[in-house]
Amino acid sequence: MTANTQKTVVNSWNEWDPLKHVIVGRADGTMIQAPEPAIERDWPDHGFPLGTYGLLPKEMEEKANEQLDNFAKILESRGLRVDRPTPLDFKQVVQTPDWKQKTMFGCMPPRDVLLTVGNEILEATMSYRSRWYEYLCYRPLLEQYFKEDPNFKWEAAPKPRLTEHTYKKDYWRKWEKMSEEEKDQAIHNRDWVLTEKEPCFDAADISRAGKDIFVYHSSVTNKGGIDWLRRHFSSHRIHVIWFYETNPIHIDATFVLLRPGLALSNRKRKPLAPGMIEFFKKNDWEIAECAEPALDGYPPLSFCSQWLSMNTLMLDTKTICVDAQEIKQMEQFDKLGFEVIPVPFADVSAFGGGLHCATADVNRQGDCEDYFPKQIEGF
Ligand code: DAV
Repeated sequence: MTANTQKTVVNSWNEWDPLKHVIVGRADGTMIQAPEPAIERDWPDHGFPLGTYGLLPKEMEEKANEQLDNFAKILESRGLRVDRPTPLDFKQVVQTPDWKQKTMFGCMPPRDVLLTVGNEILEATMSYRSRWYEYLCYRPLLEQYFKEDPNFKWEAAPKPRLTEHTYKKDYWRKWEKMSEEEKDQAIHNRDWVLTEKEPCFDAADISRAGKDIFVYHSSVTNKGGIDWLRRHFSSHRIHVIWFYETNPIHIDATFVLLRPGLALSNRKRKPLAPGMIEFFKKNDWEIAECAEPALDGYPPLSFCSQWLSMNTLMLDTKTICVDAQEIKQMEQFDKLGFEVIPVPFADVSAFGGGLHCATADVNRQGDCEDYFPKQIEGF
């Protein structure tokens, strides 16, 4: 295939305008990361009991990379420019003056790290120590965009210290011992592992709709992070959302903006943010409940749930890429009037997500528009 010579113009305001240029991640060297205050992996049935860490198995990595490469080809065959990150040695120990972490993670999900709003790409703070340096995998691309596009605004949110004060003490030990009632309470209180010591957010907790930006208050995005985003994107309206979910991480397997007037909501996780449903109704947006997913739980060695069924990439308002195993979800999209592109992607989950996670927008053709002219006090 001949290289796409499309000129670099960073511009993307929402999740659905015609996609022209995108980054697709790589599975190379992805780790089950060593335990850290933010997260502990415990997968004894698959060879990684609590406290252990290491490379994801090579044969899994090969399959994931095949599917990622195939996805990149599908996008290129539709005329998109596709760029890929540069993996680091994620096995290495990383440290700052405040801490030392035995491993990094990977660079399959660029969506987690990079947030594009208009002509700006913002590197998120991240809230795991294992992901603190992940932005480096995207630096070769960002440096290139900076040289090629004189209007590209390259930004990085303040790197958090991530000392012990950023995390609630013994959070996971306490969580294990909690009764169902206590967990229920914790979910309603949004009592997640992060403290409010410093602003933290992952880019994948954000969903863009022109003037309005929705941010998921999750286990990796705290109130300070949301406040930082509100001050940074001061000409936008930032709306905080949260759901009934024990392990909230990233908005894109819970609530997905599909096109102007249509959002997709997780059928199990219920929205809890006051005013949210009213806000969408008032602006004549339909919120459809997603279809039944293909799986009934987390795939092996994956921190992502079966709800990756919702984790889709819009190429424009009529065209949507969906994991090829998600038959019911594809049928639903078909009925909603989309052209569905089935993309085999099941082997990528363990590397950090689905089709939305695996991508980051560089260019979508369109401007910043107002899709929610009727605002609601307090949301
Ligand atoms: O809700 O299963 C998906 C993670 C997407 N980056 C979930 C998490």
